[in-house]
Amino acid sequence: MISFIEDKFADLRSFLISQGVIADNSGDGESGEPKAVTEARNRLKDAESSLKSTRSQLKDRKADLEADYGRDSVFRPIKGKCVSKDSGEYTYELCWLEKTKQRSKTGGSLVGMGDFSKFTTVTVDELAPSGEITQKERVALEYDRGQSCWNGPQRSTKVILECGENDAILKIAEDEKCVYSMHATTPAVCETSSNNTKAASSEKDEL
Ligand code: MAN
Repeated sequence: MISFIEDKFADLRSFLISQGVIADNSGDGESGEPKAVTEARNRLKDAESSLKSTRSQLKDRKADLEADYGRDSVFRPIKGKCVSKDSGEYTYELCWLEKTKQRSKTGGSLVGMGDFSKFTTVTVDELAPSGEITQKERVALEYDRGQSCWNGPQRSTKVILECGENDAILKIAEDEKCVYSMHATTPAVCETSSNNTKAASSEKDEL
């Protein structure tokens, strides 16, 4: 008798489900939440996480596009490439538009001499072929917020550039305690001096 009633109920249920009167929750999870709702919730979670990662990519790409890579973006292809040179007790490393570093030749850890912050210009004295001393504007790269100096500032480096066939560090000096300057060559600045000046003033501002 009981099983007869149960069968009838089951038939009635199937009929109501087939007519769309009640929901088919036979596959529902333990929480009692209808399966369709769980699935919809998971789809929402997936969509939210993919939106989050797309937003973060968009932010990175916008920042990259707005970043200053110098006149005509000449530093874009060499960003992150490094050159090094031994000087005194240290080996120095210059990584274009990223970091400058110092390592003691007697071991010890790498010391950060600054993170790239901006292009600038410096005026240098140059001996002209005529024997006259002339002033030239040079593109320079500023690196700051490096490793803190004991009882001193955070290390910083100014890299003064001149046109050369290869990327190379010519010389390094510690002008004041933990304030460094490097002279380096790169084909990236091989232009007329008026163009070089333009590189540092950043075309971004002119657009
Ligand atoms: C290290 C180097 C030097 C610097 C001193 C300061 O030895 O980074 O260039 O002058 O620390 O304590």
